[in-house]
Amino acid sequence: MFLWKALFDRLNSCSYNAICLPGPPGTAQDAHVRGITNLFPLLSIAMINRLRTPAALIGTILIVVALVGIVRLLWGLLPIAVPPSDMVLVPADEFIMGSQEGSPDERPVRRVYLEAFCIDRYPVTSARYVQFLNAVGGPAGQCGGHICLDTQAENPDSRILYRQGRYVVEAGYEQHPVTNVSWYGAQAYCRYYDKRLPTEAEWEKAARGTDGRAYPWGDNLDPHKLNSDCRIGDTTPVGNYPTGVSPYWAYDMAGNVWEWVADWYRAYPGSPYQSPFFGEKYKVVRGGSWNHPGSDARTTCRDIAHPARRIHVVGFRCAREP
Ligand SMILES: [Ca+2]
Repeated sequence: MFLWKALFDRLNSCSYNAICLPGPPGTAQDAHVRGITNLFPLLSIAMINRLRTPAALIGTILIVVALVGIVRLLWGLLPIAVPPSDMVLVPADEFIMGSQEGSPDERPVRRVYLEAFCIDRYPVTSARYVQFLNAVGGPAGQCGGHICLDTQAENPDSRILYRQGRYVVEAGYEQHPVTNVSWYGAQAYCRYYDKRLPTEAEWEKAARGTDGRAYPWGDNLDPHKLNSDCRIGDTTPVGNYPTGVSPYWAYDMAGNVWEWVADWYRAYPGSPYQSPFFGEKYKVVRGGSWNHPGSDARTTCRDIAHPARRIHVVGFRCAREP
């Protein structure tokens, strides 16, 4: 109000309280006040009770609507990618991929540029996977001719049961990461929600950021920041280790469950290292698990599994373009 009064006083020689009402029709005061009101309709918001002119009211509404439209248009033009609430955004940038200290298959260390992408904030939970299974009518035929997932009937380690024609989660495990899911089952889930599995490079960047750190939080293993080494003896609900979050706010990248990524297990570019497991035979899993040593949870560590296997320490998360 003080700002408007100051503005008004600068534009009008008359006093705000005393004579800023329109004078009799046709007089100089009437023309002066109405002229200012029409020229600066926003001012009339403060004065609407005094002026009571339909023209000022309509003008003010039109101006406000126009301003809101302009702001919304400009906001839409801003180059800001906003990920869905269950995903985090990893901006386009170079990052350091690989490790000199790890296994030979983690070398050479090199800089890799990736376009921006979104990745799930948490591993996919059993509750979410059950929603998918019930939506698509079960594992049969939904995962490229492969079994999507073992229920507890096929594998006692699974936390998913089939009861009375529906898939349900064993009580208490709803928010734990889904396990015993094949790579095909992981891929089918991501596709169903218009997502995809992250590439190996995307997974590593989401876990370590751009500074080449060994763990999502830094270079030193800290048992308080991940579920590993069988300290608990089971999976934990996703997000259970908030201090272990990655630089992009992705949780559980280290430990809890290994995570399927899109890539086949291959030698890195420029690596002289050879392995009989390289090629289109095995898919890469990343991040270690509750049942593996903390050193396996390093952001650069690569393990492998046949894509059709359903394993009690392997889950996944999805990615997509922003
Ligand atoms: Ca993990």
